[in-house]
Amino acid sequence: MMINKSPLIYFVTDLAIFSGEKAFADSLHVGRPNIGNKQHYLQLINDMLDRRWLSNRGPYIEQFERKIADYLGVKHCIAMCNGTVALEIAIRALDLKGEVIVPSFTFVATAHALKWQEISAVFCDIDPVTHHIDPAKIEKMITPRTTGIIGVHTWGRACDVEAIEEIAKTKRLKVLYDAAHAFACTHKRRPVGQFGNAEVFSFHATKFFNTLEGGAVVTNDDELAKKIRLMKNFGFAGYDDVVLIGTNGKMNEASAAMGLVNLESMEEFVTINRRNYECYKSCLEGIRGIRLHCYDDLEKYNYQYIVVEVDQEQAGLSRDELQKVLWAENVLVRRYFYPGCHRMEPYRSYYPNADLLLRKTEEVVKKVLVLPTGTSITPTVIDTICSIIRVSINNASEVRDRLLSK
Ligand code: T4K
Repeated sequence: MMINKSPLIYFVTDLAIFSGEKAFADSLHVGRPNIGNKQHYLQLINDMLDRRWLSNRGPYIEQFERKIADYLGVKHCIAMCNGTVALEIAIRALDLKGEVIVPSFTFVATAHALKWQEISAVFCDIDPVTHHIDPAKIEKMITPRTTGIIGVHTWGRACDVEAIEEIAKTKRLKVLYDAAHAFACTHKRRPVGQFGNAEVFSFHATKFFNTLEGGAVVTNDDELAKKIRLMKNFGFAGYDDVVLIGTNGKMNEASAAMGLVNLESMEEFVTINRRNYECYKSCLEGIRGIRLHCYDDLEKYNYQYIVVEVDQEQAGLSRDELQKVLWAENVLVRRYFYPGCHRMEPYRSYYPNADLLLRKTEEVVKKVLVLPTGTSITPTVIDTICSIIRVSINNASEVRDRLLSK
């Protein structure tokens, strides 16, 4: 990575939208993969090739599942090919049908995993501070067709599991958590993975901990785990015996090997992410209109999401304008989860007026920007990114004029 300008000499005319020159020679992405010991990985792949065992019930997969279950303190971990299929299978195994309550402020996979099986995703508004499904609004969404609630542990912080599970108990609903963001995080000192009827992780390349592509369902429910195991393997109970409808949700050996290697470096990933977070915290301090989503010291987090909210009135620039400036500088920040699932197909056609019930979601999707972090990002880079934000906001009217003239 080459940084060809010092933050000390930044003036508004140094920004790429004025000078045409970018601050970073290479693009800085949200979600560059964290990669553990490459030599160890190559050795495992070599052994796998020698063994000629690449998938079904391979030794790496079995080892990986055991290690994840032990790490999370749960009875069962069923590794999968990705988080989306893991969600689909968990939903099916839980026998969810009719309507399921879910936040719209999530990656579209959460809603699609329901709709894929003709279950209606009923979108519930979020708490504008935590960005989590708002339990106070869940009850109003419950109808006789409701069978479950999916909470999403957005940005790696657990949603309000106590309130959700209380509602679920009273109304006899199942609870599934989309924990795609929250591997290696805790809630009230308990690892995320231990809550609800089951929880689902994503181990996609862009996640803090990855298996190239991958995911898992974790649960303490023996019967459910058994069903999920069958479902992820076409329903096979033996070589020739299919006992239920299933799909192919299996993780392969190369992914499991990546998981085993990355597990060894996980604490290092957390340390780097935490350092980056602290660095953003201090560099963004005092920039008007920028609010960093803070992590507390009460829980363990993976610090994978550096989330800021841009207050247009105070900053003088909208979130989208700031994104344009950063993209011009090769900093590929993302507007997760814009525009909200309810404004994506097929949901926007089903619920054209959903925005009326999703006031807070509508506000939040216009403000959020996710900044780059992970092991590929250094404090010097963070300092420069924050300088670009600061200079842009301090010179908001010139920046806006320039953007309009482009
Ligand atoms: N639930 C939630 C709450 C989720 O956030 C997700 C996934 C899921 C469920 C489903 O889990 P999976 O089925 O994916 O396991 C990305 C990821 O593809 C997706 O996994 C993730 N959430 C979502 C939040 O982000 P995009 O469309 O932003 O990906 P993309 O390709 O634009 O990558 C983001 C940045 O990362 C790029 O700027 C480049 C960089 N990158 C990406 C890859 C794949 C790399 O540097 N190297 C890479 O190998 O969706």
